[in-house]
Amino acid sequence: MFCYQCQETAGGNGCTKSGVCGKRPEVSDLQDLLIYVVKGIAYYMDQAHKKNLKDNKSEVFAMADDYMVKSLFVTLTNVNFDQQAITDQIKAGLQLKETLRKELTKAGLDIDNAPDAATWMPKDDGELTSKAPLVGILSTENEDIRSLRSMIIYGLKGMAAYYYHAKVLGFTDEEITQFMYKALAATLDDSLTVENLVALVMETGKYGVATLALLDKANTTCYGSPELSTVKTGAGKNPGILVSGHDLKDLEELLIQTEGLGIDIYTHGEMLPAHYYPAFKKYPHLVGNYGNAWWKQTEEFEKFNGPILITTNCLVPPKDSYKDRLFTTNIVGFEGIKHIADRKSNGQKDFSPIIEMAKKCPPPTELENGTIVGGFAHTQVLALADKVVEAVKSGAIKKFVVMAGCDGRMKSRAYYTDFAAGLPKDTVILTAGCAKYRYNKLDLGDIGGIPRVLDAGQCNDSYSLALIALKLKEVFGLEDINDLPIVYNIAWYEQKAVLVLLSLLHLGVKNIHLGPTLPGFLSPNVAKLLVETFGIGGITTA
Ligand code: FSO
Ligand code: SF4
Repeated sequence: MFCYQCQETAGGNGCTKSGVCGKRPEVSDLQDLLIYVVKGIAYYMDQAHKKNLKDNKSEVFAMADDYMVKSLFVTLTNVNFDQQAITDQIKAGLQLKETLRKELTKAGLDIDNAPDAATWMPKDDGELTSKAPLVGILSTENEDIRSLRSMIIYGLKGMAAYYYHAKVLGFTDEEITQFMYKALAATLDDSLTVENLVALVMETGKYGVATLALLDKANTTCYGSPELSTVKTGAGKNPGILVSGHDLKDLEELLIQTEGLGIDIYTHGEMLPAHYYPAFKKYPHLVGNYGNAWWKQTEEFEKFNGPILITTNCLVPPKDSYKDRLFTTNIVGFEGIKHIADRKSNGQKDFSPIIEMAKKCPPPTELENGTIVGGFAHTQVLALADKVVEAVKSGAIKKFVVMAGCDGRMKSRAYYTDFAAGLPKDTVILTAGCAKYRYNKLDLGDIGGIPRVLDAGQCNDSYSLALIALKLKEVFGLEDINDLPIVYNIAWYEQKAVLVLLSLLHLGVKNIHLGPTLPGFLSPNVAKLLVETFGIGGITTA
């Protein structure tokens, strides 16, 4: 295996024996093969678009969209560790690829020059598994091309995750999926130069902004605009169900199915921002948030005592002490863990196995008893715009520090707590994503009623931070987004953060600090390019 897609990659270079995340080598190789199959499908979809060969009545094209988005998301860090699930997904893709090939050759596509990823078809399972180790990252020899291809693929994985959430809520955009096909197919094209691939990296950022905007529209249309909220962190006396990950629709359906049953629902990790939406405030049994960022789950799930639903990343290989209480859904998977099936068209998911288990479980053991304040997505911040602008003009706020991104296990991430705590009192932190757990329980006070930590929500809500910056630029009549009193100190972990970074670069943001370490997938030349063109830097001491 070779994987270097996340910040915790072994030695900062690549996991080669097994994943630091717990991913086994067989699963890693199969994930590479799955990406290879997706690239083959993307080749056909890109050609069909360019040569206008799509028959809109044919269902296979809609199936391809669905397949591509799910497959990319499946391979994101901490999503799916289940060998059988990945194998099944590969086999489904091979069938889809074959249908596409037949349909498009009938429509006139000449596949003589098609890449191996498009035409490869194993005769049996043996041929399938023997292919897996041959198609990974290292199959690209030139390290700069490999680095740029990786950056594009990881950006697309992040894009797929965000797109998936929008799609679940009924929001899609053909321009985005078409770009994804184009970019995936481009990673198969050996004629593309470093310059061509750099341009594609930047275009990935452009579509990153579009995807984040689509998801923002989906979330706010379905659940209202996040508003200033105080969330409890204690535990009650009823049995509970803990919901982790990013999928708001799963939480909504579970809340509906548990109304009046005497079961309390708690959010975990990235589900915390659900409390900020008006639509979720109407459920009195959504009682609070339990625990911290994803990597503490092995300790905290043990103490929760009731069932736990993992709707998306980040799943950590579970301990025996709670694995019977763990349920996955959507694209998440782990061998031996119960899985809640997808909803049938227009229906809800059936959460009854979780609900029945909850009824028999003792209430959660309390970990703490405080509150977290959040809900500062763009609408809420812009509602306070006059106050914010006044505070900047009067000098009460000297600087905003964007500290969005991910949390992780590395000890060096204590830097972010020290950094937040040590910032001068006339600074305000703008955040989103699970990075906030490093400082969202510190008492950092407020500036004239404006809290010093403004949490926009999940990493999925990073778009809010961009909108706030663009709005401030307009209000202050500035030409350049970099003239704002905003600095960026971003913590990254997985591939959604790669897309957020590319989106910020597309918006013209310069001098971003990225930590706790720079990505292992940057070759020295590509790293140099990022430093010279965008002023990207690492972190030092708080
Ligand atoms: Fe965190 Fe995990 Fe939201 Fe990521 S829970 S690390 S960027 O998957 O998704 O912020
Ligand atoms: Fe290693 Fe990260 Fe890949 Fe897991 S996702 S195998 S930790 S690089």
